[in-house]
Amino acid sequence: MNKEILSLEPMASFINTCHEGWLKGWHERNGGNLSYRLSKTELAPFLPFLSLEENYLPLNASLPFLGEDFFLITASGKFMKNVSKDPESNIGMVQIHPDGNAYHKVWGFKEGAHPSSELLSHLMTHAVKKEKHPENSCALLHAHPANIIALSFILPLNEELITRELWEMLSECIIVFPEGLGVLPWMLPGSLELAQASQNLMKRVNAVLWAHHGIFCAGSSLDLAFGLADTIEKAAEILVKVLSMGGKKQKPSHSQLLSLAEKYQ
Ligand code: 2HA
Ligand code: ZN
Repeated sequence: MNKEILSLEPMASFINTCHEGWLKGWHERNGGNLSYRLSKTELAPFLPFLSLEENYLPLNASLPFLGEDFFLITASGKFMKNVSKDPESNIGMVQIHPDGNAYHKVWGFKEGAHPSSELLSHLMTHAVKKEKHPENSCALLHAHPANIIALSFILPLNEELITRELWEMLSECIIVFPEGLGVLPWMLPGSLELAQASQNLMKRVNAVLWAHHGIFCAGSSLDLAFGLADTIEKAAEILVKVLSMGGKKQKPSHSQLLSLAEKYQ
């Protein structure tokens, strides 16, 4: 295995993002997954390292809009903790069939590993993000941060209510996710139903709470997707503390939040 590929961007940042998420405590065992759609310019230096034989596996969806696109994605059942030690075994690159109904592995996934169990959620959301910004690359992070998950047992599963609670906790929030946080009830992990519901919300927002499970965050870079998850989880941690201390005694007013939104557009 040629190690040179590991130092190319965005590969090096992808591996680092997996490790940072592990250090955050977001990825117990094989929890969570990360994917990244490479732009044409990013892909070029990778081509000499890829094995492009046509060994396609079916996708349980039709995504012709992603035809021929390349994705980095974590492997199913593998641990984020181990990605930086042995990238080829724990992540890989796939290319989508021109028809959009199959994919093949072009790098990594050593010893028969497969892409993440949430492959469909990732690809279906990549399709709507690509539709909005075809020239950009896109990162999607699914993580299991404890505080936002804890809140999904306490707060009503209402998008406006949860968004507002988080906006109040940390002034960054309204700037980082002005579209709000999408909210889904518990759905079977890895299911087509969860993938479709997430795709639908991701047309409008960049982060979705999967109640009693985790969050799913999008960004045009790995840093932006990670930073979004980090901001949401930080606000959630403050809210958990506030609730544990007996609840709010004061908070920013509606007009103060509005002035923040206006100043930062
Ligand atoms: O990768 O987190 O949602 C395991 C999961 C599934
Ligand atoms: Zn999960």
